[in-house]
Amino acid sequence: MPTNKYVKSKPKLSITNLPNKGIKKVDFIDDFKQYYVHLLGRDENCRSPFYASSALSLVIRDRLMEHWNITHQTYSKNDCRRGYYLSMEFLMGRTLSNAMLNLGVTDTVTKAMYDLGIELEELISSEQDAGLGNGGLGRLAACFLDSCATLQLPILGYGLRYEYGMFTQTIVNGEQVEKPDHWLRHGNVWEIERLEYSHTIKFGGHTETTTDDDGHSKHTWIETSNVLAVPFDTPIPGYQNGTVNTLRLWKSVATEEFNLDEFNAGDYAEAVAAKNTAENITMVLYPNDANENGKELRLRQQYFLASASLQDVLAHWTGIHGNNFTRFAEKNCFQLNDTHPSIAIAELMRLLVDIHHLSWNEAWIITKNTMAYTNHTLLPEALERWSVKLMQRLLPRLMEIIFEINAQFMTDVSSHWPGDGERLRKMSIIEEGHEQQVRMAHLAIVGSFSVNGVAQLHTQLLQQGLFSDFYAFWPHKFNNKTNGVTPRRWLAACNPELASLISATIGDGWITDLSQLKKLEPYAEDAQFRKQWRAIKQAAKQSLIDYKKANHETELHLNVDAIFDMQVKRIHEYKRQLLNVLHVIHLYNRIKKGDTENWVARCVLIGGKAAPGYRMAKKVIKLINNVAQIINSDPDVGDKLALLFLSDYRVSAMEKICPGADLSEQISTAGKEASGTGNMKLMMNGAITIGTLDGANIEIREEVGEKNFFLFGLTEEQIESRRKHYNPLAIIDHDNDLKDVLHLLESGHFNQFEPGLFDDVISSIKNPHDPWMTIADFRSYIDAQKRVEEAYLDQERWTKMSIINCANSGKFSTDRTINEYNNEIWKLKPQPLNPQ
Ligand code: 26W
Repeated sequence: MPTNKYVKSKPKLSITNLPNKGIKKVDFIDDFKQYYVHLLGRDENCRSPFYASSALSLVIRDRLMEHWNITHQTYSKNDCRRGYYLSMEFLMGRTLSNAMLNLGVTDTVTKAMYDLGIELEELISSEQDAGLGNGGLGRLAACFLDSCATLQLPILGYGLRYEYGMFTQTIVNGEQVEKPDHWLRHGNVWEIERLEYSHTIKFGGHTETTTDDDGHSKHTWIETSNVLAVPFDTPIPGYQNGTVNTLRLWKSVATEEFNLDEFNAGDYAEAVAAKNTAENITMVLYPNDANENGKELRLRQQYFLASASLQDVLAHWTGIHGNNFTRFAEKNCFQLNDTHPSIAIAELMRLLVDIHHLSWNEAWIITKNTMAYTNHTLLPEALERWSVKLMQRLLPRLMEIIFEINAQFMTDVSSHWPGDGERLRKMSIIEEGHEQQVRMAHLAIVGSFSVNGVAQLHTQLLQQGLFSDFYAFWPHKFNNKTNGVTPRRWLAACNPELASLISATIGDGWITDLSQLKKLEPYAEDAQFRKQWRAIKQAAKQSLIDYKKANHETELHLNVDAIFDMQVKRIHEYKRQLLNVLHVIHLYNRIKKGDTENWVARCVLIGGKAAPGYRMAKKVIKLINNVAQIINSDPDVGDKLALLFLSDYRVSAMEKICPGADLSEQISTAGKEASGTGNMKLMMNGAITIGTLDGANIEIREEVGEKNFFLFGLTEEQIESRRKHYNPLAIIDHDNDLKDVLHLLESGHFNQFEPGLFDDVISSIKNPHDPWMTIADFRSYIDAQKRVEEAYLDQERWTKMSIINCANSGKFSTDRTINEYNNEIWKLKPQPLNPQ
């Protein structure tokens, strides 16, 4: 048959071998026009920067696409071991400027836009933040992705594509008001939908056990309500190395069959309602950074992420290896970002045993050799527990598997500690009591080969406190991985002026090897260099002021010579924003008393969101705003002191704040902040820390030396031993400054028309059972703030300290953190791209 022959011999056209997209200025201009005019249908009369920003993003995305494909092919060709970062949160922020930096085209694009009469900065700042996270944990996941791509590690991020991200915060009458963040309303040019890789996720129903001819029992999970998980991929470029990794976010969609059943039964309304239940799963990010008290939807989200991601990895595996899982653990590794995705441990067992017919033991060996768990908090209220009843209803097969895992675990524990019933009770994955609960942290530890904390002190406290029984049982599983931040976003991109000075002085090797910043240290002694450094900091402070003014956030006259004193993070009692406010009130009292000799002007900026249901945190926001109003309008104060609440703190806000910070407030009760990462961003930009010996502050102080860190407060050990006989009233009685501060607060000076408003806040710190022991650290904090002022009075000395802080921030790059994860846990080989 001649036609067949002809078809066979027809050369296959490659549709992926495209001509390279140019990176010359003209190429950007041509492509930009193409998208702006032809795709988006706009012209020069269009007023909104949104479309120009979208067009430019598409131009940049094109340049990532080719490399994305090559990266993918390289991983496949090399059949390399791969890692998966499972996280309920990825706080990515904006993408455009980061993508341009990592592609190395920022300067060229700036010029191209200039030629078109467009200001690049306007396009960059018109991009919405992808706010798919609460705070530290979510942003850490985003920094990790940047470092993995920069280190050319084959890592895929798996998360949820929430329709609504972290709420936007507005302040009305001093109070937080939440507005939904419908960030996808105008589309998202960075994501690619990949319907062809969808998976079905089961909920509800019941299980059946049957025995096959060989006497093996077989478990089936039937009569379930199914939901479709559809992946959306975002490219994650490494820093100027060609690698483009993937962040894959799942969206929940109603399945066809799900609707059909209902339609056939003639119940249209039920069908539509069921569709909603399915599509609700990825509707909204829970805006709580502590606990979510057994909300069913939250458990649905967790299982949806775990099941979709594991099915995805297994589908890829069986596509190549069929049903042979012997080398699966050798080739795959999952990092669980806190316990949130830890149901993955039971789900992997289910998929291997029920679907792929491995024996329980084979599956268990694979599971505990592929899962690794990171803990991010010691706060008891943040430890996840799910009621057994809820799990039995929503995920019946998973609950059976968890019981089975626990039964075997309990056997192991009792043979290690025979007759120790108390130990069994404490370690069990199932907490007994009025209602049985699944302790997700225990499941995570039992099912993983690695358990890590996120700073030295935190890991030590996990080992000696919260998880001490597990540490005694499996000491080899435990390890520390001190957090970091990506220096690309948090220095190179957000502070280009400082970055240029650094590069001009020591070269630009620091961008991918942050330890090189150490070479800056000798320049702290160079008066000329200090002058340049100071000028850059001063300009950054001025642009922060200008930015706030332009956004109508303040009408206040802010003094650019004042100390810019920043505390930006979630509002939480353990982070002690209240201690900061007590200090501000103390300064106000000093001004009112005329105690202003050698006064150092100060501008205190506090920003952060409170969980919508966290009453006390919301009161703290109100207090900050009320105190600000009184102080800022008092003519006696003038520009000696200002207090400002920064509303809607988020990733892009931090990018503006970092360069202009002088002082970084890291003042949590010792032992409560697992690590902190804002502390690292501020340090990297030359802010000096005033802080307690908590989280990574301890390691920051180790790096910069005690002279370059304002230390105060009780240590974790002192906190715990004082707790028993803590007597805040006696402390107040012996401290006149503190007495004055509390007196002013209690007099209603800051709530003249709202009597009693702050009573609960005040009594919380006067309570001998105050878990955060704010009053205990007051004196030492005030004294440390005094040392801050003395240091600031001597601008040469302050600048030296600032340079030394930046120079010693090398340890806090996520490149270092990720290298440690990789060398000690993941063991992935870097994958340089094959020359094409
Ligand atoms: C809704 C349940 C929930 C519970 C806990 C959501 C989020 C959490 C996280 C533990 C909150 C969090 O972001 N923790 C922070 O993680 C950072 C990265 O490791 C650390 O630097 C912070 O100290 C820690 O508070």
